[in-house]
Amino acid sequence: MDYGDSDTLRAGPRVPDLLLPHGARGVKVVVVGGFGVGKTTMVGAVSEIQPLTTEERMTQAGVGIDHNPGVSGKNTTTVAMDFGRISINEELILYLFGTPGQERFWFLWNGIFEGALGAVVLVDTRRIEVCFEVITRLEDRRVPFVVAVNTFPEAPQYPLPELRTALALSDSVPLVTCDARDRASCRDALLSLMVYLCTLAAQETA
Ligand SMILES: Nc1nc2c(ncn2[C@@H]2O[C@H](COP(=O)(O)OP(=O)(O)OP(=O)(O)O)[C@@H](O)[C@H]2O)c(=O)[nH]1
Ligand SMILES: [Mg+2]
Repeated sequence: MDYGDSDTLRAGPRVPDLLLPHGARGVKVVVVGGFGVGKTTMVGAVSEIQPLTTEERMTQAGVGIDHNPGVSGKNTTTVAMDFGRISINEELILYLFGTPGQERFWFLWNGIFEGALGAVVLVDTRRIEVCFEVITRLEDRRVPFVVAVNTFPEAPQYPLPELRTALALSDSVPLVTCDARDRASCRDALLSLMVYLCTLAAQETA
């Protein structure tokens, strides 16, 4: 699909992008995680439509209010949400919602998670601790999730079993690695969530 170069198109998806093709099923999935772990990057990389972003410049006004240790060189932040779409096949379309990472915007999660079938928790191994609260909140909401470690080149790499222990994840929760800038890699992370959701559904009906 050609989106041209106009500002209107760059501003986000068009109405036809939101409609489900005949016979297809739409599933809402949330990409969540701490500040600067790559949520907006992931939604943008994997989306087949022009993604909606709500990035704002971070300024001196946030100093002393926002607590974002360990992230340097980042000039913008999500202030509401990201939105994109990916067709897994002709029958299954994922509507992707990225949450804002800064804690002062977390109150928006209530709306963003409404009707969501599952979530991908993105993790940066340089700041694992930021996702503890995220995972606790998902467990409280009973939202099924997979954890995807975003492999920033500068970040230390740990064996996945070690990370599973550090994150106190049960064996049943899928833990994968991904590169948030790479479409195929993000698609694989989303597919692992879909497979997990199918497994949970099968267990419920057994
Ligand atoms: N090297 C590398 N850089 C990445 C990767 N993912 C994201 N980035 C960069 O890391 C920065 C943060 O990415 P964002 O996608 O804005 O992170 P976010 O989680 O949406 O941030 P907030 O919405 O502010 O919480 C950006 O400068 C990205 O270009 C990655 O996998 N590798
Ligand atoms: Mg973002």
